[in-house]
Amino acid sequence: MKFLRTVFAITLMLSPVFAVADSLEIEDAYVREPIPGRYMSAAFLKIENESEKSRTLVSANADWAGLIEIHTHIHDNGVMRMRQLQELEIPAGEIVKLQPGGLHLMLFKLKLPLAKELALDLCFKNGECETVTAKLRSIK
Ligand SMILES: [Cu+2]
Repeated sequence: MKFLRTVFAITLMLSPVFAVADSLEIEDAYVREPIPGRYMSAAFLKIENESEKSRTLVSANADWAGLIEIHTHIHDNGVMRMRQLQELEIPAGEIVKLQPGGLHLMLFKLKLPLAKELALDLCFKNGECETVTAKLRSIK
């Protein structure tokens, strides 16, 4: 009985930590298959923040890409340009979509050929990182 009570107490102590880690849902992560001969591409995904606290994506890393940057598209005198963001806020209760024509993870120095499923680490300002599996998807 004493053992059970101890376990319960530890669970209670740990649960807020798990709640924070579980509050982000990352869905539909995919990497666009690079054009043959090119070593850069983009990754897309949806991040849903189910918590009451804003979260901020600060970096992404993968062993199959030499460099990953957070990018957005801006309209500049009728021309679409990409711009690097140092961080990307995921407001509480909202879904941020990284999708073609908008926000994306820019992938540089790809180590080709890429596997069909790619582990991608997303790191947040609070020091937490989450690993998601991104599927390699052809452009067609
Ligand atoms: Cu870009």
